[in-house]
Amino acid sequence: MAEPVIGVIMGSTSDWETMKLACDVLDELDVPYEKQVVSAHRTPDLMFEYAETAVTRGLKVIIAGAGGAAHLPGMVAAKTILPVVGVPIESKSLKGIDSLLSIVQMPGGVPVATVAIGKAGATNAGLLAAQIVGTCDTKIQDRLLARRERTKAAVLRSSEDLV
Ligand code: RP5
Repeated sequence: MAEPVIGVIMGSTSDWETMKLACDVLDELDVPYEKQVVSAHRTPDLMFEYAETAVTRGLKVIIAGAGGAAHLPGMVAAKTILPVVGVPIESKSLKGIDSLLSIVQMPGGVPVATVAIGKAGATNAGLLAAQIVGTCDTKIQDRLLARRERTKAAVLRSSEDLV
């Protein structure tokens, strides 16, 4: 197995249903990744250790999903110079607006690339991370292009369902 270049972390196992979509994309594109539950509030020391060791462990991008008071992506971004993609999990009470605002409103100087709330966001997080790694790997770029072609073909075929 190739060493992981993308770290997929999430605040809780309850986020997995969403974050799995990011991992599905990485599986499809054959981009090696690791996945782990790391909570900003319940395991803060682990969060710092994860972020501080990410570069030396060979990661190139971190995808971090969290819901509610979603501090994980921003705090990880504060402790690493790797690009961090934040996925706002769709919370039950506020439909993920809380997660989105928590993740997207970073102070100038510490960026988090925030994607859409929920499953579409998780899918795009996987694609964005692959695109970042793909800037230095033409094989990944080729697979991304092939995926775009498959998406286009599926949309063109879908017109046949309009009966
Ligand atoms: C956040 O709290 C997690 O990212 C999750 O979205 C939310 C709720 O966690 P659980 O109570 O379901 O474990 O830290």
